[in-house]
Amino acid sequence: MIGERIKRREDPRLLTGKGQYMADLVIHGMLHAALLRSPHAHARIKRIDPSGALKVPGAVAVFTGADLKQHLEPLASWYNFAGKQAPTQPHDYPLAVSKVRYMGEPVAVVVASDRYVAEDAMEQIEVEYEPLPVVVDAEEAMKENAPLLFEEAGSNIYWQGSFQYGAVEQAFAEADLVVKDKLYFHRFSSTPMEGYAILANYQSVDHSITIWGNFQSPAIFRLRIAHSLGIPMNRVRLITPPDIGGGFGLKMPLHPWAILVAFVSMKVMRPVKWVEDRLEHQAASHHGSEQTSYVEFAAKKDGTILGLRAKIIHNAGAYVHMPEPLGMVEWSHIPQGCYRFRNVAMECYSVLTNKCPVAPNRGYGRMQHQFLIERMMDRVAQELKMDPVDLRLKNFIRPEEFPYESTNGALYDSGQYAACVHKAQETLDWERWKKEQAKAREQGRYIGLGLVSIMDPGVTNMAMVGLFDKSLKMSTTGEAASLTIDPSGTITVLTGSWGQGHETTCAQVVAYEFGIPFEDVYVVPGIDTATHPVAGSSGTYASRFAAMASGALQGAAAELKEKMIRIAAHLWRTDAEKLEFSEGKVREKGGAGKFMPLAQLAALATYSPAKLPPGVKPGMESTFIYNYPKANEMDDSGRANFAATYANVVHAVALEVNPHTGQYEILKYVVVHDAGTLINPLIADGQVHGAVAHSLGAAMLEEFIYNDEGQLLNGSWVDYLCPKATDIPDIEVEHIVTPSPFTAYGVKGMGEGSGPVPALLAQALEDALSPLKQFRITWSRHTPEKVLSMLREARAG
Ligand code: MCN
Repeated sequence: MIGERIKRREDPRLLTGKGQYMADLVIHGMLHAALLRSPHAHARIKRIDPSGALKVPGAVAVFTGADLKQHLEPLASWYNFAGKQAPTQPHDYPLAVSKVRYMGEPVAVVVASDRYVAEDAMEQIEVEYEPLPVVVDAEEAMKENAPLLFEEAGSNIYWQGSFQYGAVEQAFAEADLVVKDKLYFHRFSSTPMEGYAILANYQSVDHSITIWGNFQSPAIFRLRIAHSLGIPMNRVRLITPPDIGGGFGLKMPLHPWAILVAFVSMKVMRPVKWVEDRLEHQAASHHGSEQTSYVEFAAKKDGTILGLRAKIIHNAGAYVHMPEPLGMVEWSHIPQGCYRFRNVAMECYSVLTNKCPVAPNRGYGRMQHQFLIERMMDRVAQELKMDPVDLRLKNFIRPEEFPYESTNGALYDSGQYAACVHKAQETLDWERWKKEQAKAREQGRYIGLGLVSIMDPGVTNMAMVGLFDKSLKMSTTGEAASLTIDPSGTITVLTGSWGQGHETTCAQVVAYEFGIPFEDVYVVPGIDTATHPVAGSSGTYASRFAAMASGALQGAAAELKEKMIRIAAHLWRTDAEKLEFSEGKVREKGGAGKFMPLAQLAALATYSPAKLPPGVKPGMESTFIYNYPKANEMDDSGRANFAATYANVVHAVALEVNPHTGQYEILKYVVVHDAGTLINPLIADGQVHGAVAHSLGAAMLEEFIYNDEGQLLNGSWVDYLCPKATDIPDIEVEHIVTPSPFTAYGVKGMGEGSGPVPALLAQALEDALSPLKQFRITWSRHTPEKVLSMLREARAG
């Protein structure tokens, strides 16, 4: 079962229109909400008059920021939750209070009999704004005279921190070569089929609330939602429906709108639903992180990299929603990428600006760091006139060095980086393309080759929060699962299931453990905090689910198998050591003799507890919380194993630039992925395809463009370009399997291997245009306009 290319169980319902999304949920007496949003990026709210809205037939109530401030606690952050104030902690509510700080920020919520009425009523609300100076650029926002988003804080720098590992000064002093660059990683987002959506139903009789939402991590934020609403945590029930319409990280954070809709339901004492529309999603949900970096790499003449020094400035947008500002310390998973150097200094700034807040977005924070490292590797290769692939091979951590403790304590579990590179070159047919390139150049055509190698770390060790506050001592990576064997012998699995194939892969693991048919295992779709077991960090994000859930499933299965063996030993008056569990039954070791199938044992434990041995509890159910065995707390020097698994991914490309238009065509695209043991290689291939499409979209097309007044200029799909199927080339995927020595079955996480595409295309474009000029591409989105301007610059030169 483990390693089988089984088709996803989820697909038939999705492909036949039977998926159950948030918009499909209806409950009796439900009202609908619409949000009035600010047209200004920064303005004082001088007056709000909602009276007109309430005159619209069907409108039920209107609430503003002032109402929220009166009744709710501000949104939790890592800081105020630990009972402290952050350096510049904004008091943040789901609706703007007295000021708006980004275009699209909600200022009022209307509830009405249906969404159309709610939208009509919304238009009758009068708001008087006094526009304020705007700052959209993070470096401008750091300056002393910059407009302040939170005047009381006295600065727009939400958080800053410096980290040093190894002997950085010495490395730079001993270097033959120091290369420096300013790099810019642009702002884009993901495009789930369904945006964020919430349905809240408050019950005054017992002061409890049920909130349905397409949450990626209900377990983490339940505590924070309860805190804001002032409802005890055990009376806050969060339910994620079977199909969330894609999450890609964006549905992971503490979304203020869940608290807002819950608050409204409490006030109107009716169920209330709000579904984010596409324009709201684009402008004002959350965006991926935008980063400017000043980087230096130190190297020896022979290409040995000695160290990295970087100042990174993270444009956080107008508010910091948990898990932010984690995005800017995500480099801690992979401080030096795939390479062996041990001297790393990072100076980090999380800066507030009048843009949409940022949040996790597939490759959260790591994509930016991968871009930084891979671009600088290319820069060193250029300076030393070395082949960029050879430079990488020279600096890789070697297979015999694993497990490899990085300079900051990140414990890389296993890998064969050079083997992945060779496989990628072989699959791309590198040598043939080199010849093609030479021939093309003679004809005035520009073919470029690129190859980059990155880490795709899986699982966040929450120890990371220690990087922005040492007193926050966490070490959870946990995932939970519960298994019930019923008297008919089928097994029910309760764990999270969010649409990355979890219903299929969890069933594979359980079928494997018990040696029963895959069809006999049912994984309940979705997650409900009232019925499902959860751990401190449960959820689907940071490519964590497979590695952690398989540990929880294996643990729960082991407990049940041991219980069945004890019961059989008791009934047969024999030693448990003489028995084993195999192929769905307890039997005498060696396979001969007596056996008892799991259905019979489950029936016995359910209906005949008097037959059980002393100390064995009735029923055949087990819940197991698995925490990664190597997840430690951060020490005082800022070291910890900040992730759990460290997959390796190599992307290689051949492309051709059209010298007249600046457009480029991808001629061949190859990915070699090493995620350890694969539970389902078919799903793993799909994850790679998805990750590449996501990242190619970002590297070629997608970017949120703001003007100086903080107006988002491309908030619709007419001008914010998402790739279509026809924009994505064929992607050839190969796997190398280097199991993790530390996880169940050797599985590593793998859902985010998209990181390298911006760096990959930059390298290939530089290579293509190298006969004209040796370019240094320092930006992450490569549009035809930019390529054309490079061509013009080269010709003018
Ligand atoms: N898998 C496997 N063998 C492995 C590793 C993974 O068969 N060695 C399978 C898993 O069982 C799972 C899938 O591949 O079905 C992804 O596994 P994993 O790496 O554990 O990642 P998660 O399940 O935690 O998914 C999160 C990851 C992330 S972080 C983003 S962002 C992303 C992604 O998955 N969002 C997605 N892929 C997505 N795919 C879909 N369809 N929708 C999203 O929102």
